[in-house]
Amino acid sequence: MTKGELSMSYLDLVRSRNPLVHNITNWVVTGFTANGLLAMGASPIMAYAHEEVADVAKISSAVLLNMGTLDASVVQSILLAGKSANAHGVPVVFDPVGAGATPYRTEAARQIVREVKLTALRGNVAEVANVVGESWSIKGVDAGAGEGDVTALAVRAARKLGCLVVITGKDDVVTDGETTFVVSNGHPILTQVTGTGCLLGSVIGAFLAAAGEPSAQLEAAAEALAFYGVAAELAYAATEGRGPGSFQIEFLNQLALVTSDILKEKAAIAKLA
Ligand code: ATP
Ligand code: TZP
Ligand code: MG
Ligand code: MG
Repeated sequence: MTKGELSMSYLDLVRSRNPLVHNITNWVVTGFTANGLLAMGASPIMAYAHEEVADVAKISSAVLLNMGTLDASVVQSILLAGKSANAHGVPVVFDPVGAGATPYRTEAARQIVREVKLTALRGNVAEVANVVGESWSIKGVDAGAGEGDVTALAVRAARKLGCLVVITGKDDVVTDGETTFVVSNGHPILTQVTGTGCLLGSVIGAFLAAAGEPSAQLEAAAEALAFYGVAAELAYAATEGRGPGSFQIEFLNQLALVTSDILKEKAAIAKLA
């Protein structure tokens, strides 16, 4: 399936509803994440204090939990915010950055998925495999080379966790365990800018907030992936030859400039049979 087979309207809903996205993220990507959310039409808030994270999550439209620079305090912030979001019906996206790289990261990620009900898990293939107890090689926070059926892994993970699972890479896979979309937008230069995976989790959160109904969340997540990839394609085209620094700035511009009409034209989304 390409173009048009999804309703492709969630981007407009994000921009009209301007959802507040509560981010507990890592200190590498905090500014990039806030600017990316603002550019696309959402509102970011970063809040970590144990004394307030439950209250911030409660008033937010989506919560993004990212353990990229974890320590015991961050893990506690994540658990408090995640449980509050669960109690108040706020969608939760979890990015298990580096799961599998160290025993501490792997165990923290597994504790988080045991104690917080996720709406979506978003990671590279190695991270998702390690969260659900499968092995996949990983080098630091980047996906290692590995062999395996990424789509089948995503489906197993979605069924095990009872949530959407998004595995990103050259192609992105999103599934609820029954229906699966593969999104092939994007550009390899995204791998040369740190935080592009992390920001994507927050962007998915904004789309999930716009979707509202659980029945719309899978399509909204697929549209988020296409939107992000199309913004990257256009940013690369506008900065070709100038390198990742120029690309990063233009990518923020394109998150603001891509319209739902452009997205309908350029989205490359396939529904697997
Ligand atoms: P990793 O640490 O393994 O790079 P990540 O958390 O940064 O993982 P990515 O898998 O890099 O997340 O995904 C971030 C964005 O980059 C997604 O939109 C994805 O589609 C895109 N992307 C990653 N690799 C490629 C590629 N080779 N070609 C096109 N797009 C890519
Ligand atoms: N180290 C800890 S978190 C982080 C690094 C480099 C950022 C990872 O960002 P992404 O989006 O996974 O590339
Ligand atoms: Mg990457
Ligand atoms: Mg990442």
